Amino acid sequence: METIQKFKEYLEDTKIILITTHQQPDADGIGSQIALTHALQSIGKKVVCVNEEKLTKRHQYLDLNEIIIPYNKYMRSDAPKEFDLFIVVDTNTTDRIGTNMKKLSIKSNRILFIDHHPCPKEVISLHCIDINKCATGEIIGKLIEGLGIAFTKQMALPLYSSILVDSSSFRYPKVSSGTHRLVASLMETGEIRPSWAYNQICGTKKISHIQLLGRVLSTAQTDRDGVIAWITMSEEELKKFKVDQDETNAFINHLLILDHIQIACMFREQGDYVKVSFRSATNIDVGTMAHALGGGGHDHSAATIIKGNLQSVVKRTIFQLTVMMK
Ligand SMILES: [Mn+2]
Repeated sequence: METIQKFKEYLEDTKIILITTHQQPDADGIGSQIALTHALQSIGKKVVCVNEEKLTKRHQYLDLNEIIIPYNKYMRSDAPKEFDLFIVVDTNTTDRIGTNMKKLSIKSNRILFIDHHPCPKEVISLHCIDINKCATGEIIGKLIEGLGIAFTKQMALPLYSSILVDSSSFRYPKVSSGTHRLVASLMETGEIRPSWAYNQICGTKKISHIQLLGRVLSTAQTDRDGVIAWITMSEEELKKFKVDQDETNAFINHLLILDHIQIACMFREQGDYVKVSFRSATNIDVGTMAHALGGGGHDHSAATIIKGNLQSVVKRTIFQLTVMMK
């Protein structure tokens, strides 16, 4: 069944809807929640938007009207506690939405995942999942259009930010003409200022961030053929520059401008473990590779966590990637 058709089936006979997303949400999860809330409210649904935790400071610009309520505040409010439909965006398992939210999901008659992460085809057939979309925000945009609802200013920045962040500023292979058409419709609301929107996500760094980036980039190496490139970061360096680990997630993208690059890797020390991130610069599916190494993700962007020290994990992983690429 087509995604929009399926969505309409799920909406049938529903009055009260809850929308949530995964823990430590990014702009894709948050933007999708906010835009979908506005859209469903405009067709007369009672919608509550609840997350396990409150939004981090850096994401608050997306939710100036405080549509997303943290679980604790929600429980103290008089908002409905039972629902006809429980929607989870940007993940396809209730294991990632937080313990309290997971318990809450049991109280709903129906549960629907709207997502773009790879999962078994049975899950795809039951939910609104399209793994060919670069962002959940893109799926939400299509669903809103499919319901015949016009984009409003309130939906524009959240959806634009969803797509901007998950496509890594329109550079991933899943960006399509459809993505750009959707972005054009969002811009026609008059609400989007691209440089401002970009800077809210990527342009808020401190000088220590640039200094750490410089240090980490100076560790860059490639294999003999120059098709695999990697950088490493020790915990000590992270502490020295007082930068949060998740602020360093995008460091890896700098490797993608290398000539001949096929796979970029970043190794970050975390206690007795090393977090390994992968990016594909071609059609090589790093999601499957990460899965083989105990992790998972998209085909162009994936990660895993491996026990061991930085040096040995780098050596082992680069060898394993080389074998998998042959
Ligand atoms: Mn996403």
